[in-house]
Amino acid sequence: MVNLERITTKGKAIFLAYDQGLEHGPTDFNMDNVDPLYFIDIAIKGKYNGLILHHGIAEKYYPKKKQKVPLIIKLNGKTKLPNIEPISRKVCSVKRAIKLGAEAVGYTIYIGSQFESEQFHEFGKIVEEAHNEHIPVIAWIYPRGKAIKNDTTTSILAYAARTALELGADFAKIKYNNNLNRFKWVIESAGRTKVLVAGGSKLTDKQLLQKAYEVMQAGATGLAIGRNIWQHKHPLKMTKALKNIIFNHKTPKEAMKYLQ
Ligand code: FBP
Repeated sequence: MVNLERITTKGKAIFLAYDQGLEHGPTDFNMDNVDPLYFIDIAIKGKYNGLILHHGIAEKYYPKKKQKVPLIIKLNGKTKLPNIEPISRKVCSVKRAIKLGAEAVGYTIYIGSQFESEQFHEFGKIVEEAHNEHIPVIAWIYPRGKAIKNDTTTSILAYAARTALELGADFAKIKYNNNLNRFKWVIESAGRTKVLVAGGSKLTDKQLLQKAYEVMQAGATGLAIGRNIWQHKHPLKMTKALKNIIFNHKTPKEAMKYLQ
């Protein structure tokens, strides 16, 4: 059995992601949040269900003895520099992730890319290895490439969610289609794979709380969020507001008071 309890609270979760330095480059950072310790401090003080890092940062900044919040290692990654169909290959093994203290692993799959089958193949092995060690697997499952005209239609997101279920992911990290009712279909399509929604680029407080509320109402398990927290002026206040929506069923209006 895969152990989901270490990284969930009563079946819900909020994860903090910090793999953008590789995926986007330091352009997302300022003089504070460019330091991985700034991010780790938010994750610990905010009592996240997990923090997401690549192995290089985990090894240098978040050794086992400092792991107060479960470590989730992102096993593949790419920069945005090559002008090719999207593909992201493994840069860390399940074995090394576990050695670094990981309690879950993540992997991005670009469905629709010319290279999706290579990623499916690699992902299948990761699921096998991780599940043999009872470690959950999170699939960042993003429709992308020349064949994808719009990556947030309900049908393409449902296809992504279903693909995550078919391929053995415990969680599917996907984008939101901005439609609560239609998002229910996306979540139904994921079956027993739990759905996490990505934060995306910086939103206003009101927009972010509304998004969190809608995805939770639609049946999501939670958020795996990055920039909207560590680029926020008050990351811990925003964390508290979001946690009240995810775990305590608060409305955006009620949650807004944690930001004052
Ligand atoms: P954000 O909340 O900052 O969007 O982070 C979520 C995330 O999935 C990261 O884990 C990842 O680095 C990034 O988004 C991928 O972004 P893109 O959509 O540009 O590939």
